[in-house]
Amino acid sequence: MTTAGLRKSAITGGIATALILAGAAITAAQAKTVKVELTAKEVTVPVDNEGHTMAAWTYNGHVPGPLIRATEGDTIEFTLKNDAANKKSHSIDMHSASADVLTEFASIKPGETKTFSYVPEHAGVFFYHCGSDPMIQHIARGMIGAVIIDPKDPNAMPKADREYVLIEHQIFENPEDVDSMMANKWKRDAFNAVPFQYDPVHDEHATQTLEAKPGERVRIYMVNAGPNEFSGFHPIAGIWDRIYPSGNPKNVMVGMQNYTLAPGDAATFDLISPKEGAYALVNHSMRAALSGAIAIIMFSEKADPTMGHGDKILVR
Ligand SMILES: [Cu+2]
Repeated sequence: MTTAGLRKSAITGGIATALILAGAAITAAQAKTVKVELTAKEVTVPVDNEGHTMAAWTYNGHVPGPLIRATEGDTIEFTLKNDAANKKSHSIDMHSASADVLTEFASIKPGETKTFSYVPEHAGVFFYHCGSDPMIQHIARGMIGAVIIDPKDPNAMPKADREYVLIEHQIFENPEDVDSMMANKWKRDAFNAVPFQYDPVHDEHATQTLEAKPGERVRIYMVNAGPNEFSGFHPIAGIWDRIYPSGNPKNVMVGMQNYTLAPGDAATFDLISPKEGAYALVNHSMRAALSGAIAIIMFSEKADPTMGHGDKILVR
């Protein structure tokens, strides 16, 4: 179903189906049921800009998993499938839900499916991840993603001109070596799974940057997936206009240079550049930044109008 079709269906009182979006905002006039289906898949994924791959554990075959988006007051009808071809048990831990860790968040075996529903109680940006044992490995191997719950009141926050999702996590040399994960011997750090994915300054193989125009309000949803490191998120050459811890419009901070996200935390960061040029969004821990946690955002009057909208909110 197209985004326009979903929006029409929601407004006319129908039930929006299969709403797993890499982006598109749905502003429904009334609460709706949002069906989300994730399938655990054990596949190889790119681990750098040159195309090297890693044996990953994923949701729907990508790291990070799909962006899940709903509006405060909606009902999320969630289904997890564990692909029959997998070897491991997997699960879901939804930070946006109040649930039962022993049943709804419990592991399922390959070939099994589980479903549960919840109504998100708070607007914001939230982490989701696999909680199966050992959790450190399921997170490090890629079972991570973001949920955005838009506020019911469309005027609760200033309108964003563009939106981007960045999910930071550490990558280990050997995905089988849980001891190295417990010892925190990670090799690379990345936004959205690939180190320097949006940074052609530090990696000549990078092919893209984030984009916006001067004067636009750029809203960045940043999730710190860990599994181990805190992240001091800073826009080099800029300043955060507003920060909303956990993305809740009631938690607002202004004029911030840096904000620390604990492992498993998330926040919404607003940025406005008065002029053309580039900012570098970094985890200001230099080991993390120089290991891949840098994303360039280019401010230009010629910015690609598709960037920061639709499926270019989580830029792959
Ligand atoms: Cu898992």
